[in-house]
Amino acid sequence: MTLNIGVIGTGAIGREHIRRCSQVLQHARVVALNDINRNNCEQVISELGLQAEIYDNAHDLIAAPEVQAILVTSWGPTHEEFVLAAIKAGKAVFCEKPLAVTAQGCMKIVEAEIAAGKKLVQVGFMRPYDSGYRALKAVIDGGTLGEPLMLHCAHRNPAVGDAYTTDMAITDTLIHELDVLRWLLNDDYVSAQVIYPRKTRHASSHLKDPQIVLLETAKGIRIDVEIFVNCAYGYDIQCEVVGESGIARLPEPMSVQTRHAAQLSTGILTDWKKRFIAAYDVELQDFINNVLSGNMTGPSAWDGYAAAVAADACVAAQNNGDIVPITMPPRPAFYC
Ligand code: NAI
Ligand code: ISE
Repeated sequence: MTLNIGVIGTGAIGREHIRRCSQVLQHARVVALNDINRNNCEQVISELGLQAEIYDNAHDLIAAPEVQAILVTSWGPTHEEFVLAAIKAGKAVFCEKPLAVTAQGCMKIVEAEIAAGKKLVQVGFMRPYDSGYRALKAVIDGGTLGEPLMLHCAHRNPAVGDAYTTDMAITDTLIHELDVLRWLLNDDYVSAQVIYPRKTRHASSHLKDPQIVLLETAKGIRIDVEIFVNCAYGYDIQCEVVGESGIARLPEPMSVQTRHAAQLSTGILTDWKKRFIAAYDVELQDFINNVLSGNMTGPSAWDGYAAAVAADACVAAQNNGDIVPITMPPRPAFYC
């Protein structure tokens, strides 16, 4: 059985996902594309030798009879509209993060999915599919470290463009930690605070970089996440869990160690696409398999909502310097 996919948004990650659906993964083919910039679709078709129809309107793509499932990889503020339209059409939809740019927008999607009576949405949170995070979770759940007490995390990009703003450190970057740490600890956040260390000279004039986000969970675990998007040296994701009787660290990506010219060295990746390439493959194969079997098990609309609630609080904390409470409503039975 093959799943016919329509993709809305053929920019950086859209192209990556189209390539993997067409060349790497099983049981799927991309049959339809849409982008506000039609050239982008044409380029992908010629680069990948794809047999796909270009739709000038995203809603026509969603309605097209040959399209069985949708990938939303357009710009964040467009996600809510396209995911709601896919749910209305009764079609499964994989939506890149963020599910919507506000918690309120995510809640509309949650309500629409519950009203549809069927899980249709998977959010593109790929870290729970990363083998390193999975191994770290297995250690925590195995109990040898005792209860987790503290986490020290970092999310560093080598550089970002001028369009990157201070709040994007939360909504575009930290959002991955907000999702994966909640999954790792099986816990929810109760408060957030943001601290600004000395600013790097590599950041644009309007951007506060780096930032430290302090989170507290319902179980009382304290988390610090350093967001440093102009760190200059590489794309570096760190996570250390301090437990009652030991410490566990997220494994480094595989890299050959060399001894040369009196130096011991290993490479550091610079591109987020390569750091999580296997996790993106697994998350999308999971989506395809789950749509075909009718049982959606990946990061849900509720997970998208939970991350957005925490992100809203972090953005408020960026602006007022206070410790901002995070209140999550109880998880609906539909998502248990
Ligand atoms: P991009 O700017 O490279 O591509 C976005 C594409 O969407 C562009 O081709 C643009 O023309 C198109 N677009 C914008 N508005 C549209 C509309 N109304 N209808 C149809 N097409 C429209 O951005 P990128 O980096 O590919 O990011 C896209 C989304 O994926 C963002 O939400 C981003 O946060 C997310 N993302 C997720 C990653 C992950 O690790 N899970 C990594 C990178 C991006
Ligand atoms: C990008 O949007 C992503 O989602 C990547 O996974 C992330 O690590 C990077 O910092 C973001 O810019």
